[in-house]
Amino acid sequence: MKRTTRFVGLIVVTALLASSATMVFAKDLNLIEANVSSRPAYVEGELIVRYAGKATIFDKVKIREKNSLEKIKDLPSNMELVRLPAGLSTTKAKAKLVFEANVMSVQPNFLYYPDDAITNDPYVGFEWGLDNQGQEILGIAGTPDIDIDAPEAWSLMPASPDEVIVAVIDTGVDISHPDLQGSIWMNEEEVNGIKNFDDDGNGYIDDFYGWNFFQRDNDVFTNAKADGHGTHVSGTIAAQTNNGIGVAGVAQNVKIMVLKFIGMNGGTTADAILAVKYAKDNGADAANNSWGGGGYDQALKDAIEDFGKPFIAAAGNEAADNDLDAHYPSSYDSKNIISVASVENTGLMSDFSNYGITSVDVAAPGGYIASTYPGSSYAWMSGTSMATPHVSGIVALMLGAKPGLTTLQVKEIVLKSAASNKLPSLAGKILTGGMVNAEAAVKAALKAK
Ligand SMILES: [Ca+2]
Ligand SMILES: [Ca+2]
Ligand SMILES: [Ca+2]
Ligand SMILES: [Ca+2]
Repeated sequence: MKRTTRFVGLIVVTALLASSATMVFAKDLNLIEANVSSRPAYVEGELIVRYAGKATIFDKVKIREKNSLEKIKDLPSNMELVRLPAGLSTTKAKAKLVFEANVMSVQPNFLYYPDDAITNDPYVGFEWGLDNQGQEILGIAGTPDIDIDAPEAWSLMPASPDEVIVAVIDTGVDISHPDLQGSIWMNEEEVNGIKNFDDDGNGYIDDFYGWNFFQRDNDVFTNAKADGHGTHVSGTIAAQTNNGIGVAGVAQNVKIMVLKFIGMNGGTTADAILAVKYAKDNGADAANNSWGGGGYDQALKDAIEDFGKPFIAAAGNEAADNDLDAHYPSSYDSKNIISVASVENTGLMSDFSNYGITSVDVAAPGGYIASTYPGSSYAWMSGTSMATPHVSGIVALMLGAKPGLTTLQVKEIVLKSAASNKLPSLAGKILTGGMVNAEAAVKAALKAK
């Protein structure tokens, strides 16, 4: 057993990169979008012509013949829908026809589409985990409704939900990413305080957005290579929704506290404990933990239990049974841990996902997840690392809707939402046999006493 801690997503990414698969960067994401969803604004080769009131049938025929137009149908108010000769573009024909004496106006035959976009974030259609309508993801057709029902959950949320702080205990996070910068927790006392001074007396000087336990400073972003993982995880929880760019996070009432303890070669027990303690001391409502490794670590287990808030942890990516070969921290029997396996957009359990009928609680979307990546970009990543933040996002929605929920209530509701959303691929594999559901969770949270 290795003693250092590894992240759970990067293992898959690294392994699959060798066979040139899992990660596709923003450039490619753009290409896919252009292919899939560039919908034309009007019917090419057709125009709607409005004739002058004084125009006779003869005048109209003359105009059509002169311009090689073919009438498709009459429309009210002296208008006609016409077909243009092959090779003449709609724009060119329009420019020409407006000069005809008996033509009042010319306009394209516009196309209208159902308003089915759940938000105005252009990549939201890639986020099958939020709303799966069977759309293809990197060439793989999805199974409709294999998702967490995020739009349905959002429609249940109160107008001004409570702000929820989720500690992302991970690598660093690109806090200047345009889709994330509005979702980063700020330590007000330090932000408005004195430089080089520990204003809030928490033992950390100028800890504006969290802390970098790995490098022992307040700089929570080093570079893309070091901090891509935490940036991707954070976007799934908290990317700005309806801001016209990129992706949508699961929760909108959430701020990310950045607690970096993993470097290029992993992180240590000592730093993980300090990160968990920081989360506790500085008001985090939940913690996302897309990492694992090591052996049975009593010191870490104690810190997690002392934190007491929901501690959402990835089940791991070894395609192994955690009941036989435990994966920490997800395998601890601590009451505040929710351990998460991964599901694909087809409804199958991801082939890399760990499982365990007693030690893995729920599943969540984790195959080909589109989210934020450093440098204002976006990337696909796969792993139980990506499934875990879907659950953290749901927990944030629940606490935003019902701030007084206890940790045990949160866990019970999350597990129930999965138990009532069973998938054949998870039967006999994980405790609940199902995938988490945001709609059911928020509904239950609102009803809880
Ligand atoms: Ca759905
Ligand atoms: Ca401080
Ligand atoms: Ca300060
Ligand atoms: Ca966005």
